[in-house]
Amino acid sequence: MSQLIEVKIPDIGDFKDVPVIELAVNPGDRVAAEQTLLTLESDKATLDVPSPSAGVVKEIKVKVGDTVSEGSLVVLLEAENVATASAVAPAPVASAPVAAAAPAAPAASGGLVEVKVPDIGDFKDVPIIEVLVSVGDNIAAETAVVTLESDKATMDVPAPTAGVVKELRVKVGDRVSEGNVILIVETGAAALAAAPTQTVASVPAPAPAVAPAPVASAAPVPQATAPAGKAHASPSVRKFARELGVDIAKVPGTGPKGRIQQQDVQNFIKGVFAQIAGGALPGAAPAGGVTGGGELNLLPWPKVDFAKFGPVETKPLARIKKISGANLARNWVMIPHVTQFDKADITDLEAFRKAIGPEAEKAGVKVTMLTFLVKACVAALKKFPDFNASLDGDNLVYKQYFHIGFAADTPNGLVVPVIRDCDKKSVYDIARDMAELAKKARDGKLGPAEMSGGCFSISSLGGIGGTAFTPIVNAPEVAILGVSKSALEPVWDGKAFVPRLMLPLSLSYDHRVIDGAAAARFTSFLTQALADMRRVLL
Ligand code: CAO
Repeated sequence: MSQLIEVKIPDIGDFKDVPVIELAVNPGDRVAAEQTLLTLESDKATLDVPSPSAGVVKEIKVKVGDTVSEGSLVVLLEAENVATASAVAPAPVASAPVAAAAPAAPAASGGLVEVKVPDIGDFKDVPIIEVLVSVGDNIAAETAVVTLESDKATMDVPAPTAGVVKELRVKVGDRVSEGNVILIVETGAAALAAAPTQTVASVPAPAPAVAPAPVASAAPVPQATAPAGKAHASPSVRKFARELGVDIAKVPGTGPKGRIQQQDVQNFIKGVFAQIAGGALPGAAPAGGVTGGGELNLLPWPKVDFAKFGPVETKPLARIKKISGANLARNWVMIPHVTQFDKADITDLEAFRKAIGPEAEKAGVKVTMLTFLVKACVAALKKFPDFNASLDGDNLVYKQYFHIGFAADTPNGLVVPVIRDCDKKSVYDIARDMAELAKKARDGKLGPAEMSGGCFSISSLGGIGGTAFTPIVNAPEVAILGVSKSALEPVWDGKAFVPRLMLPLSLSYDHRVIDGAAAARFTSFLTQALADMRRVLL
């Protein structure tokens, strides 16, 4: 059921006649519940006005520069799935300096919840580089409250629950470890009543100690160079930039008082793409795009009102998908990929795997083909060190350790846990590590340390099906091995066709670092190693 509702400025405390500094939507846009519609800025506070419901923007009643107060009509929204007839006044989401902004509703029957640093793996004494909420802020569950940055990863700590921030126990520059209290949130009826309305399916509420999602999906993002000071941007723009892996400190702001707007972040990205196409970025792919460099001249993303063609349901993308999507898109655009296909005869290896099954079971592990693949890849990486390297400007960094990542399918999306020191581990050790990490991944309990430091990744779809695919290189690694389902095939042995169990391999590689001949040698070596694992001992 859709219904036209009036979106009005909510209670914004003592503020009156506050200028609209940014419109984040246009008429005709489809918006999700809580998506920012417009931003207000007084001399003391910045406020995003979110949409109270999913729907389509019918009319915008204000323009940049207009001033508004509580109750001003700003947008007409054709809302979907509205339960009541009354228009819902939106509450401001987290706002930048809010010293004098809307006072939090007192929590009549609310409880105080300590928000602590969750399990962050091996990291200790990690500096806080950003505090994203202020006392009095009304926050939704999963709102990022602080950003931590170690030398390996940048991570947001999300609030485990909706409520009002009562007390901040940390500041930028403080160092924290697992269990340290960051802030106190007041939850409960009154606090929740003031929280933003949710009318679409929301992300499942996390358990109290939510592992922070690293900004990188699979490996730490080589970023977070932002100085400790806050960039002048609204929370939604900061979030937008973070999701795209953009260091907001580098984005020039064109809004009033140099404020960074969503359009500025988009323009920044377009500029980076244009430089890549022109070959101007160090380590970037050379020019050669369809336009001959300069600009990619991409068409705008098609905007379709899907509801015109039949019933639809809109759900927010899972957090992991948003983060990994931004990383995959960057890797796909920036890395010239080539995929080399090959097949390994694993008849004998599979017989061996089955033979050791009972013994492995006694040892409490299950050895799958993937375990042997990890061992075979380590041998191949030792023989071809270019595959165990990363680009750093004009240099190649050769790693002398062998940490192998494996793509794991989880209900919330793809993650890549890393098994450390695979060269020093037995097949059973690797099988044990893999089972533990895969379980943690599925339970959403992987820490950033368990997803960082990989040298090479394996993406196995062999347990599911398929004959070949083209995996995306997991930067800053330079190659990834895709594995498909093994099948019995007739193979000519010189005298007759014999049935052999063949395993399809798809090696995608960064062609800036690896030549086609090297890739063919790598997969040939792998197929020989898998055909006779004694080769990995050589
Ligand atoms: N060919 C045929 N059968 C295979 C196989 C292959 N290449 N690989 C695994 N299998 C079999 C296993 O032997 C097992 O069968 P049994 O139970 O009869 O022994 C079954 O398939 C299931 O294996 P598994 O998935 O439990 O174990 P795994 O070690 O192969 O994989 C893991 C572990 C975590 C990688 C996997 O569960 C997973 O998440 N795969 C998806 C990865 C993914 O999404 N990649 C895509 C990334 S690109 O978008």
